[in-house]
Amino acid sequence: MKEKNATGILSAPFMTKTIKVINDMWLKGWAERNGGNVSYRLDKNKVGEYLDELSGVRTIQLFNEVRELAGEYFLVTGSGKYFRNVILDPEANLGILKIADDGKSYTILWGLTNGVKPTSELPSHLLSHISRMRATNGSSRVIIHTHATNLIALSYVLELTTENFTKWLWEMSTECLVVFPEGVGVIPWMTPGGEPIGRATAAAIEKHALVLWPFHGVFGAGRDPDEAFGLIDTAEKAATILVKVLSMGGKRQTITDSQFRELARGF
Ligand code: 2HA
Ligand code: ZN
Repeated sequence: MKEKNATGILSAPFMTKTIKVINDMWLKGWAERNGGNVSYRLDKNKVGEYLDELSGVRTIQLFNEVRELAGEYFLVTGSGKYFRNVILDPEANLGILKIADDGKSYTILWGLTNGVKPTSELPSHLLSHISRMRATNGSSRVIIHTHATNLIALSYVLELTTENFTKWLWEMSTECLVVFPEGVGVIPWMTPGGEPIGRATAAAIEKHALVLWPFHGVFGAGRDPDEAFGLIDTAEKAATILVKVLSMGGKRQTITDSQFRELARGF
């Protein structure tokens, strides 16, 4: 048995890093009202240090079986909760759940007080975790959904294909090709919250760590909160530049295809 961790789960690095990234999204202006949601597949050994603070009382059926996630612990944002309040009261706005061994239900072990449920986008999060675990040999742990302003704005203007959206963003900043070499996956507009958009997102995120939900927001994946946030932040920065460029009458010069090939060789 692991020894009791003296400082408590609120000071656990997985907790403080998640809270910081959630607050950063609020400060970025991406998280109006209850916009956005986060899930972090926790390292079992690290959660193990806080077992005395985890006690299961509520068990809830899942939308479908997720056998690939059986026994996994997730730190998640609460349904209807505002990112800007997470810093004030993590226990009311976040929760830790554990997926049952048969993959059919989960138990809430910490937080989500007052009967609050996990994020309404849980299907998209859990199915995306399965995809990213496959794509990264298990190293991917964090999925972020957020309403990144300029990426949403561009979805009204750019042709909605993975190839087109990716190329425009790559051109807006030299680092983009390096940060998201596999591009931005674009899925069609779909009703949020359900399993169908979850399946579409999971299929796209298996190939692209960043996925655009047109007229809504983005999903980004990473090995920790910083990496998932950094990916979205980089794409959103490029989107911000593109909105300015288009507002100034459009590009007059850009990174050329041969420069892209040189960059790709360098990395
Ligand atoms: O929970 O962002 O997509 C608020 C959302 C739903
Ligand atoms: Zn949303």
